[in-house]
Amino acid sequence: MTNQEISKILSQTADMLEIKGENPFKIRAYRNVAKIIENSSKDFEKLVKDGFDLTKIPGIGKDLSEYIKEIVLTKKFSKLEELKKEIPVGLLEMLSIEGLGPKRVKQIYDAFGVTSLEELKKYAESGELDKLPGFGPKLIEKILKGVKQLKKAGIRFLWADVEEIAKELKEYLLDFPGVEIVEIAGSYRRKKETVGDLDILVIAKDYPKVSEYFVKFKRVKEIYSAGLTRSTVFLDNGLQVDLRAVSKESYGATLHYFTGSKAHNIEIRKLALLKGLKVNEYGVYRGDEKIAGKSEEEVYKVLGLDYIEPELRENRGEIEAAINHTLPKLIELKDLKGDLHVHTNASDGRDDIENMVKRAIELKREYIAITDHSYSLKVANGLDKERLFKHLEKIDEIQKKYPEIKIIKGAEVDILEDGSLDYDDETLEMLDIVIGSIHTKFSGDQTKRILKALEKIDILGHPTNRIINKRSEIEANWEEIFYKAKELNVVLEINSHPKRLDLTDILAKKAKEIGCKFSINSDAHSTKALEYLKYGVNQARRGWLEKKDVINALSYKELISFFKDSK
Ligand code: DGT
Ligand code: CA
Ligand code: CA
Ligand code: ZN
Repeated sequence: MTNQEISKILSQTADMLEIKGENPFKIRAYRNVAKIIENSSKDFEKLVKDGFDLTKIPGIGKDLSEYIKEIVLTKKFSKLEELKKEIPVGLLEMLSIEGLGPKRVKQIYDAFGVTSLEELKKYAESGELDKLPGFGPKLIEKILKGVKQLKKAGIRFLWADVEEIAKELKEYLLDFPGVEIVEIAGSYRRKKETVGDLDILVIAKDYPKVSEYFVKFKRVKEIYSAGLTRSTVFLDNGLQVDLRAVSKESYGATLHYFTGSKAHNIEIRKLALLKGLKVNEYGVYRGDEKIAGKSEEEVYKVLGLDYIEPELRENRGEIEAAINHTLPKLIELKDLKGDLHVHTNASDGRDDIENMVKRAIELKREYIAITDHSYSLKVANGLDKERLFKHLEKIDEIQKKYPEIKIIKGAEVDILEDGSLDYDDETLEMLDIVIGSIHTKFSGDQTKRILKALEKIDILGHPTNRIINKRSEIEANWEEIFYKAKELNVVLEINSHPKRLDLTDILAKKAKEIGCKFSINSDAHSTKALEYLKYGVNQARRGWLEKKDVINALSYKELISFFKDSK
């Protein structure tokens, strides 16, 4: 760790303390030490590792010397991580706007309660911001420019939020005469949980005409450029869309290039070079001779690789697996036979048991687990023992009415701060399936908390608790948790809610390698959300999961014996 890195962590912490309105002396101490370290000719990492007493350096007190040690030894600063969880992301984003330091961000927040770039823009445009002391027209202009740049660079859209518009755009383009193929490449095709922009490829007779038509799409708000082979627009929701003309002869190579990821592409090129070949967005070449490019399959084939699904193209071992013919056969939506995590209006869902069940039948599901919240989750109207009892009786009644589906009686039981569960053992006994999830208190030793809970649950719900663009993953030793889950036969959830998608792709892959099983659940709070399973499948595929890894790809009979064997 360089002095600069250490210093940056400390001054970031100071910024956040300032936004929070903490003691100015404390904040100044952080800033001073950040400056001392940045300007020092000594290597602080080395000082710490040599056991040098940092308080001997003028300006560094006892607390800060401990903090520096923590930063150097763990490459992290727990205080900063905590602050990041407390302070709205929007405020942190504002800090990166030129002209807005912590003082001004705090001023804006205190005066208007602004927590997002969108709101900041509104207040700047309406003239409200001018009223704050020190906010002149020059600064306002800077802020507006900064918001625009940040939105272009920073904001990533949930995959699920662009799905509709992506489909619409594709159909719109296909409607134009002479357009043969439209394909959306990039992170969208890789089904990444968030996308920065859409990269659309089009094969058409007369590209300039298509481009003219493209920029007239009803949701285009700003035309950034419209060239002979490439056009870029911004839609009314701020999403950037790039359109590119592609020739039929090089379609496969171009699609491969623009699907990415960049890291995958770079590895592919390295591999090609080793084989004396060259890959670019037009094809694969041996010397001047083009030997592939029409289809992606062809591109992979001449490189000696099995076809790699877009979801795997992240340079996480897929190329090696393609060489060795050990790529996974990825799970598909049609493999799923049921859903094991669903809420009703008995707790915080919108629809009643019967409607959820009816919708599940329409969706051709073989089984559904009704898993409402447990008692202590008051905000979610969690069920106490008495209400739970009546609720389970109700489920029995509805089961009689709908024999075509199997209803599993469950609950999403809150994992309390000490790792114990929110229902006593006797209550748990009444349930066929117990999902354990954390919903509050994200600091403290999460590893210990989860390890303890694993003893009593069937499924660990939304394991990391992240909310995309809002809340980061809890910190825990996942490897240890996965080993224990495997040992105890506790299934890990892939939560399909588009804002959760948790486990993440990377952790799912790791857990699979350890030998864990998964359940892809909707966590639906309405009949509509029962369809979220498709997003969970996307994420599961990015985590290399196959049908055999996923327990709700089992038939009802197999599922029951799975849980019986694991008890
Ligand atoms: P995004 O839009 O941030 O969600 O992520 P992508 O993957 O869609 O990235 P984007 O839109 O910047 O570019 C689309 C694809 O184009 C990317 O996945 C790979 C390819 N690409 C872009 N820049 C480079 C580059 O510098 N080198 C290579 N090898 N490929 C690139
Ligand atoms: Ca993109
Ligand atoms: Ca792009
Ligand atoms: Zn839930």
